Amino acid sequence: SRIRLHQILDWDSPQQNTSLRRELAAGLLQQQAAIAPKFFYDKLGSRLFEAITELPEYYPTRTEAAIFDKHLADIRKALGEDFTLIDLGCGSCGKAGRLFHAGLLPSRYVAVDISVEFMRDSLQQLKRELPAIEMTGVGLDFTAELQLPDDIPLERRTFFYPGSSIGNFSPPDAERFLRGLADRMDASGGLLIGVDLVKDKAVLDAAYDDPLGVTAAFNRNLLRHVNARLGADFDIGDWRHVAFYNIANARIEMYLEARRALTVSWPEAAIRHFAAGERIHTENSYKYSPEGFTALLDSAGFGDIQPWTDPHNWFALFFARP
Ligand code: AVJ
Repeated sequence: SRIRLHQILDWDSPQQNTSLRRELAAGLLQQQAAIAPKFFYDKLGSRLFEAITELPEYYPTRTEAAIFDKHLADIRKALGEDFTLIDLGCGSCGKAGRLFHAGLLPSRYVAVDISVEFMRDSLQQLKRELPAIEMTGVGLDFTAELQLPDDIPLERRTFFYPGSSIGNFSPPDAERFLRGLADRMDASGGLLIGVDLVKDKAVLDAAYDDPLGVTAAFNRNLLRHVNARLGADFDIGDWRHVAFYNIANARIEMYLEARRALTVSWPEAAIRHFAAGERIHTENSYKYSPEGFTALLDSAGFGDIQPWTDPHNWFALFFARP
């Protein structure tokens, strides 16, 4: 038994290549240079993120897993039977795999990720472990548009968005994105979503600036990816990882900071000068209160909202219906 694959995102398609390169170039040329976090995830970036999830300082993944373990019976009740699990940003498929091995089984699993090769390899491995589940992989930049293949039934879709990836969107963009999910399911559908909660700044700062430097490597790897895709000439050694919790805006901000004045160039005669200390914004990771995220789900068109959290109130898992 084999997996089905739909490669919607394709860097080898001239049209998509042009638009992705334009997006990268436009971000680099802004006064506040910026690269969207989706560009973290080349193959090495996906592996580095997996390494982050093993760090003692990075609490979200294991806290979320503990919530799943503790509330598995309730989650099972909420999901019901015979549903299609659509995993947005599946990465290694580890979170879905843990649910399946715990006996929470969908009739069909749809793994969606921008990191196409990494997703394909992970999904093939999962299929070997659980051949009874029908599995489809979709290589897609779902932040641009959630374009699901036609052969995925509309009935009993459960969108699975764990890990607090929703935090990469600003709250208004998160609301729009969630409304888009509600629009892509019928009344029998649902959303199972993990959200990181506001907490002490010291805990948050350590989670995004670990002493081993894995998060720094993850951040700086972005420049390797941009060099490969755009043909830019970033010298990785010139860039320092910066990450901190911005209390006023309830978000982690991540940047790459130039260690010296320098110039970066890429084909099409584009050039960008950076002053010493100038930064490229690479990620926001918003944190919510349980009430704040419930209100966001509500305004995005979801109801019957069920939250679960851990004893420290560090992370929350929500199930909601459209
Ligand atoms: C994958 C977006 C959930 O924001 O915690 C981890 C990415 N960045 N360390 C997060 C990330 C730096 C992660 N998400």
